[in-house]
Amino acid sequence: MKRILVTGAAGQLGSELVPALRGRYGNENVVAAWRSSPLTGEVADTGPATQVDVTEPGSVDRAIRDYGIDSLYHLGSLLSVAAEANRSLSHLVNINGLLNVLEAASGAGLERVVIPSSIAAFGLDTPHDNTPNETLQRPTSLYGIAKVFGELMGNYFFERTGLDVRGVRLPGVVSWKVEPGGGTTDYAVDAFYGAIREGRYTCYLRPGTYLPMMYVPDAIKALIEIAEADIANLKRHADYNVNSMSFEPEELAAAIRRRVPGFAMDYDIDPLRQYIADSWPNSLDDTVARQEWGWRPDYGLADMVDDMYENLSRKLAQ
Ligand code: AKB
Repeated sequence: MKRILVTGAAGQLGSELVPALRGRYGNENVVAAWRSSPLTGEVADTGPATQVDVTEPGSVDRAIRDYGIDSLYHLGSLLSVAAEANRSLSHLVNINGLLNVLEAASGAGLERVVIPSSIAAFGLDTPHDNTPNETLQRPTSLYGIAKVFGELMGNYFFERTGLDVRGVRLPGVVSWKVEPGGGTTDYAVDAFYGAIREGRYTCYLRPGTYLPMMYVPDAIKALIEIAEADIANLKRHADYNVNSMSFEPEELAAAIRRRVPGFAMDYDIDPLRQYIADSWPNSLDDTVARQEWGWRPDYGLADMVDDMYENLSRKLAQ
């Protein structure tokens, strides 16, 4: 991996993955790709950036050719709620876009492609506690259906074309640099903004809604470690469970209260987001990732809350 293209570089994950990759591979060697609005801030200032529209066949090929790319992280996607709000755009981006990326990568003979999957790849029929890596997957959200498509296409391209496609099933990601948008798990980030700005937050998920969650440094670590893992140790391709913590809204509120005494969480349930959350696991069994490539998260709930609180307070005070 010497010249890396990252799609979705402006997003919640991309804005943290690009600087981490630039730190490892050199600023000039990590190309940040944006789709609709040019990048700003750290990602724009520290290295090359280009427009790539994954829904347009040829756009990814051009970027690969122009920048001499040998590896690619494909992060550009519409998250669960955004996908339900616009089914045809979600199909274009999450299904056609993914296929365009794989075809371009395979056609150009790239060394490696990393495509994150998600807890959304599971469904109501999946065992919800300690969900195994290998289990029944019958997602009911469009986003989840696209994630299963991505996992299966990763296997297909590996077997049929030799393209080395890798990926992890990420939990909901908690981060402070860029606000997430269009996801079901976003409440866990929004709650910090509410706590710091107003000392209160109205949650759109019911108390008791457990979901697997991960602090962003662990998500970035998982994406880099799976990309760099020795292929001789990998028995799977694009579908490794990675777990770090699970909580429900009341537990998050209690943990935030340690830093914001008096923080109040009340509830106004959004039926769509509750329906999606109810179909996702409570926690993941990530034994396979631990055994095959040494996965181990660094953050639990208390450490995550402390770090989020410090960083977000500093950012909002500027
Ligand atoms: C979402 O909520 O849609 C995402 C995810 C769990 O993949 N954060």
